[in-house]
Amino acid sequence: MPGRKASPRIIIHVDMDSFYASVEVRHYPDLAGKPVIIGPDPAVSGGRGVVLTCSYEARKFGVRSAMPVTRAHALCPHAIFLPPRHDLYQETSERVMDILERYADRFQQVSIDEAFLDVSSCGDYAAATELAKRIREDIYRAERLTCSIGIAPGKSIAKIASDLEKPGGLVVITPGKIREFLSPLPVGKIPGIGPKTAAALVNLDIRTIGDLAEADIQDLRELFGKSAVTVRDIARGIDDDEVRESRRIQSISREQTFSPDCGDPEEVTRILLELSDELCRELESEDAYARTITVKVRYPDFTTLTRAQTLPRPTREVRHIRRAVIGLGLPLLHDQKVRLAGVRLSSLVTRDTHQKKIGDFSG
Ligand code: TTP
Ligand code: MG
Repeated sequence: MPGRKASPRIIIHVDMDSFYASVEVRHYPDLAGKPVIIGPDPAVSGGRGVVLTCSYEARKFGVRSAMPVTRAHALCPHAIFLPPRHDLYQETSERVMDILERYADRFQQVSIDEAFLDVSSCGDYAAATELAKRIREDIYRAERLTCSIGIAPGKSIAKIASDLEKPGGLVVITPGKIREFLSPLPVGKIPGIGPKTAAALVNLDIRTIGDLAEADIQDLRELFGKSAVTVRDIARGIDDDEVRESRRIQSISREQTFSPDCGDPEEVTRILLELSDELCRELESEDAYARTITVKVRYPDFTTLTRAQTLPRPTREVRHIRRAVIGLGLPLLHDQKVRLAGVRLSSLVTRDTHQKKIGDFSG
């Protein structure tokens, strides 16, 4: 708007603490305070597989994500290994994201357990800090899970901030404090700069983000190619990347209300199959696959029943989904009239389901 003074952006980054492990501990309260590792138990799997994540108690022993489970076992022999339950984490993530989305002017989910919220309309950083505390309490009250939050004028700084005091951290970087905050941190704190890139930077005598901010752009081009300017800008605290409205599709559904109520099970089945076929087409257009299929039937008195099935593998094949829908739907149809019938596909898997980084700068 002409003549209006641009107010600083306020971006919140939320990242759940040891997400999969925390969800498991919530379900098995006896595990609270113990080293818990999500991954195949080396005693059972013959040692194959890697750690997906682990509780903070296990991290004290040096256990980390992506480490072979055998190494994790050697570091922490009394750790409890649990196989992952992806559906449970996915459902929990959906509920957490529902909460987060409500607080944002603009909302961008970036992985199963993290999201950016543009909350510039808060007006100032004190109000945004209060908002962040409410978000944290809301998530805890609803899910008994903790998260860490970073608040800053840009996405990359907010993400660095949220990671700094995990678990349960809340780190606020106001616009005037950016350089002071970033300069002393090691370069590896920048999302996308992994250990290899950090080692290559040491050869250029660049260790801290402050060093990187002052680095010669030609030197950086050799390492980062076209991203060199972006990387150096981030180190200088310059990051205008917008919070892009996006919510990873978690589930898709279709339903149909019958008017009048339908007393013909064959007709209801025909509609359920039509809805399934539409959903399969939608999966194709999203390049996604579904693992969980849910059929919902509502009767004239508004009683609603759902039946769900999780397949061994994600699919988008019409015949697999149709077969599941018939198996689930038929027992719900007896002699009763039906007011509404619906199908939902969830536990969706897309090609880019793997965690996205803000920008992957490393080679
Ligand atoms: P992260 O947020 O990276 O890790 P985290 O939530 O477990 O721990 P932190 O407190 O440090 O944030 O990833 C979220 C989930 O994604 C994690 O719980 C498990 C899964 N994941 C993998 O399956 N493989 C991996 O290599 C990583 C890093 C995560
Ligand atoms: Mg996390």
